[in-house]
Amino acid sequence: MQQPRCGMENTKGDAMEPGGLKRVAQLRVMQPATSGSGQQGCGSKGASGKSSCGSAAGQGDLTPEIWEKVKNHPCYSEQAHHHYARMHAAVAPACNIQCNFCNRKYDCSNESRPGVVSERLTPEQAAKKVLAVASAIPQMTVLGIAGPGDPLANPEKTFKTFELVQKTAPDIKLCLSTNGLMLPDYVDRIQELNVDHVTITINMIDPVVGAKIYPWVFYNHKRYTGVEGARILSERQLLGLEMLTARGILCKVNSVMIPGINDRHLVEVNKAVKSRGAFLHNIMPLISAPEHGTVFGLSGQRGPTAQELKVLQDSCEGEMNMMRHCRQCRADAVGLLGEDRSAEFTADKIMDVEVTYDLARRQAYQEKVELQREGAAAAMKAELETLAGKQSNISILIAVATKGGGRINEHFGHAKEFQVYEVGTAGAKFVGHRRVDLYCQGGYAEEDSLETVVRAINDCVAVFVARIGGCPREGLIAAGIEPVDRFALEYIEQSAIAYFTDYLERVRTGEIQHTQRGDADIRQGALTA
Ligand code: CLF
Ligand code: SF4
Repeated sequence: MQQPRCGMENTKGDAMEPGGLKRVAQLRVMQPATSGSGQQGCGSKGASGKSSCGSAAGQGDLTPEIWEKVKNHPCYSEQAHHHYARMHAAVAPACNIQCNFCNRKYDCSNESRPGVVSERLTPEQAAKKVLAVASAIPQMTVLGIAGPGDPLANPEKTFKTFELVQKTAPDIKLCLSTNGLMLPDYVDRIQELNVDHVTITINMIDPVVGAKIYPWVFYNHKRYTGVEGARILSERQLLGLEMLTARGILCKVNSVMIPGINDRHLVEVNKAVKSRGAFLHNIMPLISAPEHGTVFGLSGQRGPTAQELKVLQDSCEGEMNMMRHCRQCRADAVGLLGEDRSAEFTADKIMDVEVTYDLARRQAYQEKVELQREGAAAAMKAELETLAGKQSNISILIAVATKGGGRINEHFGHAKEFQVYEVGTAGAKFVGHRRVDLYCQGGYAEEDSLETVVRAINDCVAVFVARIGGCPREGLIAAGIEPVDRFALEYIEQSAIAYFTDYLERVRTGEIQHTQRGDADIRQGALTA
């Protein structure tokens, strides 16, 4: 139900561009965009894929060699994901296995979310698109191939794309995400092409569990079903992981958490991949709804709640770096992880555009980004000192509306997602994100959306925003969530610590009582943006 828009209030004016930096470099169109014809991408009805990754480890925690690889990779570094963007090239339509959470109408569920499909490109079109995106988004540092099927079920297209990009844009990191079935056969090729980041989706190491997830795998010209198929897949995945890490290639493992099927088992998966040298483990929620048309969606298999996911991630964290900022992005995603700019770079818009690849300008822009990161880190460190010597078992979750740059710079009504931080006396850490329906649509408040937002951040004590109107403010307060706009445009972590210090003081003086919040929903419906 639409309601008149509520009045917006804040104390610091409007939000700025992500990171305070302006978007640069518009593409120069040499011919009308409608003339693309033969160079346009295929219809977007491809299969699919998905997965995720990201470490909170910083420069001081890693060897210089690994830091160099992760520092500006938005998936491998949680810090980097506030500042740097990735793009996917959807050049790989075919797949060689079947997952029960996949509907081939959509992108591979190992590297994207159900409900969206990608525009397929030839390697030449993909290479052109990379140049176009890199020129328009200078903080785009990574090209990933993640579908829409499995990249290694389409090896020629995948490697041809990497070859072309390596020649024309050598500063861009190459990244690959695969189900792992064919990985051992291509490890040498991956190394030759300097693909430094590989993601393998590993949902089980026990074929009995695997048989509940994979009805079949197609290997060596033969279809294997049940436990036999799952065994082949698992052996090939783990062998591929060992071979890659032995060559010093950074590996991330994605796992889809499927309650009642592999949720407990993923602790064993975590140990197995750690012992084989995986750098990062990304446990993602199953997103499952009947409208996706998947086996799990149709059978009513549910995904985990936010707290179920967090408990599992926390229990694995002692074993290795956990990624918690994955957005399960589509196979043609473009932009920061929380945004999707793919519509700006469709084949019909870019194939006839002349692009000048200006490496110096990209580097200058990225130097500014680094200065921002240093500013945020210094601000957080200084704020953390105010907590020195404070002892408390209390920790709280805070939801944050942000457009990027590590700042609180999004209006409540414009947020498509909220980032969630856990704050205690040890500091603030990113623990996840929650997708929501827009509260403000076309200038009107969508009152029904407020309920979904409350359910999505129900485990948080506060929500930080750049601005918020009177109606949602009241609704949030009624739900026990404090809307906070006094930190508008400030750095997130610094503000979270400042809020927490004040929170502890209010608890100490009896002004408020600290209670554990409840659980929260992870959005299950089809996502279209
Ligand atoms: Fe793409 Fe994947 Fe490379 Fe990232 S995504 S191929 S590692 S560049 Fe990242 Fe997207 Fe999650 Fe993947 S947020 S789905 S983890
Ligand atoms: Fe679908 Fe699984 Fe193949 Fe990805 S790997 S395209 S999820 S069947």
